[in-house]
Amino acid sequence: MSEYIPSPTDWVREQVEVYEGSGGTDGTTLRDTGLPVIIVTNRGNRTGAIRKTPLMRVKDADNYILVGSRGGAPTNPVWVYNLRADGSVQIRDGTAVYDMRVREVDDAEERARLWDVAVAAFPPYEDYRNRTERVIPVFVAEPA
Ligand code: F42
Repeated sequence: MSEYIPSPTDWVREQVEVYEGSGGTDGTTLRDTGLPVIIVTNRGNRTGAIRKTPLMRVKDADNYILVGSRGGAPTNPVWVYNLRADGSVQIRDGTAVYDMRVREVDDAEERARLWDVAVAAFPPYEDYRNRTERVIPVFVAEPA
């Protein structure tokens, strides 16, 4: 079992602690928005360590859509590179935990459809897209 390295960002690390520590009954929304969050567990592509990243819960049938928005910051979140290197993840959605396989969405049509699904779940994604020059990475997590 590899070492778990918590996020260096206080509020993110704290959300993971409360969410996982409660078994998925507490800390499951983004601050006071009431909008649901999932926890993605994967490996770091350099350290091989276990990483845990809260993301907004965007569902498309049985799949989860992962959006690398990072609030519209100019650079991609690091987890994007981890998932490109190794697409094997666990997703915690409340009290349920699933083994899933992640792939990045390149096809323009698929991306456009999934982007709309993501914005319907979390409208600020559209502001984040307008705020940044980069193309925000979108991944699909499918049951492994
Ligand atoms: N971020 C999003 O991009 N989209 C969301 O929908 C989203 C929702 C959300 C909801 C709740 C919440 O608490 C946070 C939310 N976030 C969302 C923020 C998200 O959880 C991440 O904090 C954010 O996307 C930044 O991700 P990051 O991977 O860049 O995190 C940084 C702060 C980080 O952990 N950096 C580590 C560090 O030590 O600096 C690096 C970790 C790492 O993976 N290292 C790799 C390794 O091998 O271990 C090496 C990677 C490399 O290539 O160097």
